[in-house]
Amino acid sequence: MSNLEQTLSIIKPDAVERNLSEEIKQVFKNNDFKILKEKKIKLEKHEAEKFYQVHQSKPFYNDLCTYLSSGAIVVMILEKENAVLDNRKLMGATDPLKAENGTLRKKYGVSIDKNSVHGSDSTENAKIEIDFFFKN
Ligand code: IDP
Ligand code: MG
Repeated sequence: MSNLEQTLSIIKPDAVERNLSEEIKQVFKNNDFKILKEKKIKLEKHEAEKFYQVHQSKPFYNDLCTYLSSGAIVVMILEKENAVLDNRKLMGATDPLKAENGTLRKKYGVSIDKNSVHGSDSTENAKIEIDFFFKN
């Protein structure tokens, strides 16, 4: 049965700053993701805090929001069958040291905080995150 989904992907500052955006977008395309919309932006700290509010009780929350707002990011709506789960698989584990071979975080991630990409973790959060960046 067909299950066409959309998910939100972010190329994080560490990857944008190393000029990896085009290469990472090509990996998505090679894995059958369609990039429906994309934009390169820089968040204010308070916007990063809103985006990551689910993590506000975590010890790394402040550093995480400082980091996400530290430089340009590329945000994209990706579409394919089972996009949410397939993007999480393509990204690999949160910690690049634990990410499987062939995943984006294994290949490009520098550390658990500078792990190069974000992807929605559920279809519900995908809708919320897509609206966060792309609702007019
Ligand atoms: P995810 O990005 O794989 O969904 P989450 O648990 O949602 O991982 O955490 C959001 C982001 O917070 C991660 O991508 C990572 O950059 C950062 N993060 C998660 N756990 C830690 C930690 O233990 N130390 C520092 N940063 C962390
Ligand atoms: Mg997450």
